[in-house]
Amino acid sequence: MNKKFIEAISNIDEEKSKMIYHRLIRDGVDPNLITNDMNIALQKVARLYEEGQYYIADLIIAGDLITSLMQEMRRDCDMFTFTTRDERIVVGTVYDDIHEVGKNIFVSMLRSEGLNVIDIGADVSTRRFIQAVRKHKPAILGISGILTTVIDNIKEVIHSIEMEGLRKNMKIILGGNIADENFCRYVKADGYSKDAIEGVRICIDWLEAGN
Ligand code: B12
Repeated sequence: MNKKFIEAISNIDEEKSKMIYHRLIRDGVDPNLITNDMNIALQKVARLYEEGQYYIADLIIAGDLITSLMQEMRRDCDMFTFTTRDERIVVGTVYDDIHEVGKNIFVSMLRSEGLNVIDIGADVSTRRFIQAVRKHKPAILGISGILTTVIDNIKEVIHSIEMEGLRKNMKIILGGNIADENFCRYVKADGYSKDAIEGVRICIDWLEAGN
């Protein structure tokens, strides 16, 4: 854990965050550790927001800062572009929900395991989910949802995928703040996790079991 890096991000100090990030990359620090620090920093930002010390604008800037650090990390680290498995995983945040930092962390962690991920972004409509599944024929579809108001949107996406006959040979994993056992059963997903690391482990288990 790099406290200075976490502090720079949670203080939303872009210049310092980037400077420390480049030093970490130069020193060969494991990108998963860097990603984990970004996760911790964002939790701190979220806490400051909930305590009334940060405003929505601060959240947006912090979210953009982390997204841009992750984009740089993808360019800097071969391990994020080197895939070791053929199966594809499509990941997106459901429509009416623009939260994407957690989803981006999950995507980066999957890629760092050599998995072949197609990130279809945030606020993704049912139609776009269907198009992506039809086009990429993924072994796994990951759906992220943070707002409690999008539970029925996720249910609709999964139901529509099933109606289109695209559910066969594909597992669906839910993630984000709202993912839990009841929600998973309600929307008829195969699994869920509130934690990117556990989510990656579930995906790898599914792929290794050949599902
Ligand atoms: C940052 C943030 C924002 C940013 C988002 C920036 C961005 N580009 O993503 C901005 C400012 C845009 C925003 C907007 C809004 N937000 Co907001 N936001 C947050 C905040 C502070 C942090 C969310 C976050 O990024 N967490 C950090 C990440 C790392 O955690 P995570 O998303 O859970 O992801 C982890 C896991 O869930 C997992 N994961 C994520 N996706 C997936 C997918 C799969 C498949 C798997 C397996 C795992 C996985 O991996 C991650 C790492 O472990 C939370 C408060 C909080 N404490 O969570 C509120 C919060 C989520 N927001 C909230 C609200 C209400 C809103 C707004 C409606 C506010 C408004 N009035 O306009 C809008 C929503 C607009 C919309 N239509 O989506 C509420 C939601 C309440 C609720 N019950 O639904 C919260 C809880 C704040 C609060 N306490 O009121 N928000």
